[in-house]
Amino acid sequence: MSVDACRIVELPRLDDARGSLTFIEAERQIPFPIRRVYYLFGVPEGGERGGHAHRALRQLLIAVAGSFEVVLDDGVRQRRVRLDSPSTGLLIVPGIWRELEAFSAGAVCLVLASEPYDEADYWRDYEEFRRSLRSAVASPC
Ligand code: T46
Repeated sequence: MSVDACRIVELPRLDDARGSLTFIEAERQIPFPIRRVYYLFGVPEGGERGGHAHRALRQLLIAVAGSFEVVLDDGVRQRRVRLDSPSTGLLIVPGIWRELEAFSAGAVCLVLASEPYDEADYWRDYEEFRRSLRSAVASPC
């Protein structure tokens, strides 16, 4: 998959004098059933997370508080996306290495995931990730 297949999803947002409300419905705003929800919080200011890719998992990342940056890498090209709005998500497709960087103080990263947690779905070694992509290109199906 290319980094171009990852995209920003603008979520519905209802603002009034009481504040704002955003909602997400599986298979409407996001193209997969939600099988897991987790969130990253308490990350030190300027801190980093991630450093891996997934074989099959699709995810939507949302900065529900504060901000952070996501570096997407398909083994050839990189793309940097800043998330800083609770009504904006970043859809990450399988086969994309991601690094989360530059967390602001108090940032919370909410993640909606298409599958339950499975360590076997991870590439956690960047060179192994690139080798796997190269062998997939060399012998497609
Ligand atoms: C991703 C970014 C945005 C679980 O037991 N269950 C879970 O659902 C998750 C996500 C993690 N874990 C365990 C696995 C590790 O022992 O929690 C520990 C920390 O996980 P990790 O180092 O993978 O955390 P991050 O913040 O680097 O990455 C996570 C997700 O793993 C990853 O899919 O895209 O958040």
